Amino acid sequence: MKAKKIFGIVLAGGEGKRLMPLTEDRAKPAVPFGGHYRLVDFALSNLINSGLTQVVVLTQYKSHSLDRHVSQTWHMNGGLSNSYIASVPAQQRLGKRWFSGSADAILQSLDLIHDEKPDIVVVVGADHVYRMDFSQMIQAHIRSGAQATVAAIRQPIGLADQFGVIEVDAATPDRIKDFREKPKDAVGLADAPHEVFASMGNYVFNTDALIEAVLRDGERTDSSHDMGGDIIPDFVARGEAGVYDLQLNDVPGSTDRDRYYWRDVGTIDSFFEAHQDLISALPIFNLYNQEWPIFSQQLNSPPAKFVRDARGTLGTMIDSIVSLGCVISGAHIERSVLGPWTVIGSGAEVVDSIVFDRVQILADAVVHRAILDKEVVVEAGASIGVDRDRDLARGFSVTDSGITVVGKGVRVHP
Ligand code: ADQ
Repeated sequence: MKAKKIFGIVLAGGEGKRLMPLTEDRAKPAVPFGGHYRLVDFALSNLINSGLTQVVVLTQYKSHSLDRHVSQTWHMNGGLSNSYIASVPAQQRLGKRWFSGSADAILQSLDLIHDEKPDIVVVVGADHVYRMDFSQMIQAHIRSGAQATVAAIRQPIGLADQFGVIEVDAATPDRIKDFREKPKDAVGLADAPHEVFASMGNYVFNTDALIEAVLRDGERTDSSHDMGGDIIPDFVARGEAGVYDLQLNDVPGSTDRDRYYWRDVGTIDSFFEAHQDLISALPIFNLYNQEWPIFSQQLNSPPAKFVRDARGTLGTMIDSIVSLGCVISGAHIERSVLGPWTVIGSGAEVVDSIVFDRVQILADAVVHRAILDKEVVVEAGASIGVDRDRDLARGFSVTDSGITVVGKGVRVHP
């Protein structure tokens, strides 16, 4: 049988309002994660490791740093092989309007599909942390005869209103019987009443069926032109939608702890928790799996360095990730992730925190349960995450669970 030609589309145009202020001036897929990664790197690494060689990333909202990251990090040597990962900003090909939803993003990009004439199109979101071998999902899609297949994973029922919730019949477990986008009244699974079967926002389509569906949707005036809200329910209504359970996926090099790991990092709390999953001695998500690497920018930076400070104080660091270019002198770092080129001065304390690139935390400063965006400076003796009211009064956001977020470039005074 002739190998099927596969084309990948990464939906990367969402605003990510719930991640504010981290999405103040960058698209959500460009938000830094785990030191030197960006969120989009997880979807792209999965697609490349799965053998896809033609992938477009559809961007629109504040896409400058995302476009730059994709073009600098993910340039592939096309040439004769015609392999590429290209970021494609909204081009207003169908009139003077932006993408009104993720399905509209595909409708407005149909020329990219027509150019390549693939048999199958894989459409994925760009804001999840996970490993997945899409080639296994594609095989299951082809075997099932479905026109569209949705990847799914069990999630706590309390999160049902954040996801597309899938129902199947026990007799036909790979077919979707019902699909509801973000229902408020979801019912738990028969074998696990506290769980639902949630769409991961990753889909495999037969090309013709996808094209017909987005064209049909484009004609509708009552549609929000959303993949989860409109396109998938349309396939389900036609009896053409299948489901692929992530628990069938066997990613090379996975450990028992991270085999079915998948996190939606759409809120500050979930973003923070996903970082905690990286840093323990036995990480829940293992960045060190060399058989299924997560690729990112190659930093042209010196190694991280730890020194005793001028007073002779030795620093301590435990359960943390430190990126290239960091210099840490006589500080205490615990359960934290430090982005590239972070400088931490003597006597400073950084605990349960996430620090993006080029942050300076000066002598004797204290940072607890905080996320510091790029180029933040915490002046000597200043503190963050210690006094909630003071953090709010200084204009920082603080989540209900007590995580303080300091926006890009802010100077924190004592
Ligand atoms: P959401 O994540 O809420 O739910 P959405 O906001 O549409 O859905 O984002 C999905 C992906 O599409 C993201 O990567 C986003 O960046 C991108 N996107 C959104 N609007 C876009 C636009 N106008 N142009 C281009 N890209 C756009 C979805 C599904 C649910 C599923 C969850 C899983 O709708 O069914 O359960 O993902 O997290």
